[in-house]
Formats: sequence, C-alpha cells, structure tokens
Amino acid sequence: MSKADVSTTELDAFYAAVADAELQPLWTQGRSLQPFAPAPSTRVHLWEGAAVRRLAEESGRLIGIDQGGDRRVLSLANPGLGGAPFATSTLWGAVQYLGPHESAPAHRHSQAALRFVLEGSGTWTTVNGDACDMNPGDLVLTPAWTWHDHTNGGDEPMIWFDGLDMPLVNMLDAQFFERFGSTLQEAEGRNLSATAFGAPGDGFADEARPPSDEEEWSPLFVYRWERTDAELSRRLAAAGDGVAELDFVSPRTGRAVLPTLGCHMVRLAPGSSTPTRRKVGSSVYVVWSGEGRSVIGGTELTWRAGDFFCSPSWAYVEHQAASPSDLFELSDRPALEALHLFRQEVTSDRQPVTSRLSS
Ligand code: 1HN
Repeated sequence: MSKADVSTTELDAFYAAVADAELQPLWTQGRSLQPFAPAPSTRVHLWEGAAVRRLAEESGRLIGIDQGGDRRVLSLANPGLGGAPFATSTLWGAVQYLGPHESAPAHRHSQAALRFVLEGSGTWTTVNGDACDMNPGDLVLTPAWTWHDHTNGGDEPMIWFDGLDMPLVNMLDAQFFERFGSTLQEAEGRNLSATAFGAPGDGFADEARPPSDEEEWSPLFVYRWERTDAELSRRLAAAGDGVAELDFVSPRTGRAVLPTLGCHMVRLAPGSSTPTRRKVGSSVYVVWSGEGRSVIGGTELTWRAGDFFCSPSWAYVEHQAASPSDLFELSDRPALEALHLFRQEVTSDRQPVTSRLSS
C-alpha cells in the first residue's frame, strides 16, 4: 500500500511517529468513517410494555424521588449503544412513575423534553408557571430551558413516556442544568396555553413546515388526547386506505413542536399498512392502542398497546395493524431538517423479513 521504494522500517517508524503526535491517517480508516449511507449503532429493539410497567411500579415502591436525577425514571437503553441509557443515538426515551401525592421538583435544562401520558389522573406539569393537567394520551411539552415540575395531586400513580433530545444535546456539548429556587413553581394559572392555543384541530398538520428564521417552540404546551383523537378520526374517515397520519405542530407557525424533536401519530384500521419508508434520523414509538406488526430494516416486531420500539436512521419502516391501532412517534427530524441533513424515501416494495422480535 506504500510507494514502491519505501522500506518497511521507514514506514513503521513513520506510523509510530504519527501515533506519538496524536495524529491518524485517513487512508487506514476504512469505509466506516464515511459509509455510502448511514450505518447506525442503534439497533431495532422492542421493550415489552407489561414488563416496563411492572418495573416502573416496583421503582415506585422501592425508590424515592430524592435518590437522584430529580425524577423516578427508567430509560429505554438500546442494546447497540454500549450501555448508554439512550433509546437511539439521538433520543432519550423513558418511563416515569409519580406516586399518589408525590411531586418532582422544578428544574430546567437545555435538553428539550416531552411527555406522552400513559396512565393515571390528577397530575399536572407546571411549565413556566402554567399548570398543565395531564391525562392519558395527552402530549405535554417542556421546551428547552423552561422551568418544569410535576405534581400528582391524586390517589393513583401516574405513568408517562418521557422523550428528550439528550443524546444529541450532550453530543454537541450544549448541556446546561439549573435547579429552581424552591421545590415547586408558583403557578400563574392552570392550562393557560391549552386555553389560548388548543381549539379543536389546532396544532395538527399533515407534515410540519420546515424551519424558517422566526419562532422557537410551540406556545401550546399540552395537546389533549380528545383533540388528537378527534383529528385522527376525521383524517381516517377522509383517508380511504385505513391510514391516518399527523404531525403535531406549533399552532402559531405550523412548524414542529420543538426545534429538535418531532411528534407524529399514525392511526391504522385493522389490516391496513403504512407505506414502506426510510428517513435520516431515528425514532421511538409508543404503542398507544391496538396490536400489529412493524418491519424495520428487515426485523419484524410484533407489538401491542403499551409496548415501545425504535427505528435506526435510514432503516425501512412499515407498520401494519391487526386491530384498530394508534402509534405515537418521537423523532429527531426537526434537528436534521434544521441542519439540512434530512432525506427520506418511499418504496412500494415490501421488505423481506430476516429476523423477529416480539413482546
Ligand atoms: C427530566 O427533566 C425529566 O422533567 C424526565 O420529568 C426525564 C431525563 C433526563 C434528564 C432530565 C422530567 C429526564 C429529565
């Protein structure tokens, strides 16, 4: 591989000197540094909802909120990521458990977060002084650097899915974190953003508008399940092919709800399937209702309500329902769009199934 007249001894000395100088040649790296298409470490994976729920409940019995991290959270840890507590290379996905009459203290961080509520009632998240009630199926946003705390004022435990852009923000070395001066914020009002911005149909679009220079995040902090459900039903009735999809968007700008995180929902009638698509960037899915299967990069996943699964960048993804099904999808798409790195493709081919995972 070296020039014909260079001796092995000379080359060995050269490589040793290069290493000593904390340098590395490009020509010895191989293709992995610059693959022809994304080659993620993130693996296709499914977390069984019943098992996650059981362990979340057990964490409520065994672990206090004051034991670290300000929250009682079990993160989805992708087996391809070397033990990191991340669902994909860019996304944090987790289940949080808040027992009756517990609260999780106020803090803020440069990582943006959202909650998709799984079970319970009587809980609210206060976001910059707006106490947002949380009920199953609601999507609650806590944009980057907003103060947020959670209070369960009821008699039942509350469980929700947490999504954050933490791996991405940490990779960019852009993390800041601050504790509020007291445990909880003084609320300025209740459901203020939902009252101001949450009229029926507001905050949903076929596809979030790509970025422009104005705006930061959605002024609507809570997308109530009743409105999402009504919008999905309306779209399904109009669809004809048994598939209704929507992006959650800022009612002010039509852009994705957060600059780094995209939220999407798919409703499938029994027997119907989404097209087979691939996109740059990863996703975490929450099976909100139903039963079905997805094929992701040739791996077939069989899922039911309560399960979580993920898709790596550039893997083909298709979903098929066995019963009426709703899938909530968290993605890093807005971050990729903002960096002009987003691409997607649709194919009419079905993927060959090469392996299987089930809950
Ligand atoms: C966080 O602030 C919450 O506010 C949940 O509920 C999960 C995971 C990592 C870092 C911050 C919350 C989190 C988190």
